[in-house]
Amino acid sequence: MKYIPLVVAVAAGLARPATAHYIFSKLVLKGEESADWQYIRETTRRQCYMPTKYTSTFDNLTPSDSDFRCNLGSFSNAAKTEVAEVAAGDTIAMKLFYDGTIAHPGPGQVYMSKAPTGNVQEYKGDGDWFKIWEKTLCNINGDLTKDAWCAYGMSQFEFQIPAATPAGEYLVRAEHVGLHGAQANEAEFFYSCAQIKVTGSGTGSPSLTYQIPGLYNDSMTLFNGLNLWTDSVEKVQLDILETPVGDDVWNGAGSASSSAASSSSGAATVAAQDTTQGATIAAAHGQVQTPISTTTNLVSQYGQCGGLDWSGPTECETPYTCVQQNPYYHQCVNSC
Ligand SMILES: [Cu+2]
Repeated sequence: MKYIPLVVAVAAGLARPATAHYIFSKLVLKGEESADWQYIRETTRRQCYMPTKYTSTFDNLTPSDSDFRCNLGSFSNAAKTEVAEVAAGDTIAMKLFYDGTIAHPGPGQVYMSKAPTGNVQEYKGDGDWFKIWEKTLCNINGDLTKDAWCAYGMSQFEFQIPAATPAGEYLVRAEHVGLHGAQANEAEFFYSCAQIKVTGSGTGSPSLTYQIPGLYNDSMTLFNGLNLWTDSVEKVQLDILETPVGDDVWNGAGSASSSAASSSSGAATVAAQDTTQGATIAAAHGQVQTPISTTTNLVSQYGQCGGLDWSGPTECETPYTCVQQNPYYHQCVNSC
């Protein structure tokens, strides 16, 4: 879609959706931004930036599905997605759709997987993945529900393709996980995959690899059980270490620590859409646990535009429209 500048001065009574949810859609090469979905496989979801979750799902997609690799339906767009040439050792970035910024607390990471046939446009991502970039807690004295996390407020992930990466075509998967609903098994995963061709003469070999799905499951406390409003920083750090998020990144030296998580959690249950669930989702978006003093704050963070007991704005900024997500939470959304 075309770039539309966001209105900076928010008219009173209009909800701003810009920071509610997000997806990586642009590749930044030598400081230059690509078009949306030029090098990143576009998902077929109706609302491309909605999260993937274990429960209270959108489009029934969960982290246990094979489409957790590069997002729902994105393989059907692989052939028309271009492949960006990148020299091993170069720094590139994956940037969010529609000038979004990350407005949820949680870790960000980048994984790569080599196309075995040499052609990434026909690669489903069912091979080995290795991690090249990781950002968890940067500010342990900060607010765990917000700026304690390095990725909070970022509009892109900037990372180096390790100089030892062997030449070939790869999927590069950027992911952010919102942990604000983890106390109710409602961690939110935001991710997509770029297609790149690495050049150079690298001969490295990552020793720690993962399968997707399989690298995460909802018996990991980080995603199911952690509570950012009540847990200590030390507890959160331990929970991180029990998942691949806590593993070292591969920097090309052929070294990595810890063991790969490889068990899959199996099929997730899709809960019935009832008011209990609605309350849980509302809670996951901070409307219960977070002591937010002003309506304005709620709006700018979550794009809420309605729901039971909602007294804030009920209209959204163009081109977004207000859609009921559950009885408690209506959100400004836009088709992608
Ligand atoms: Cu969310």
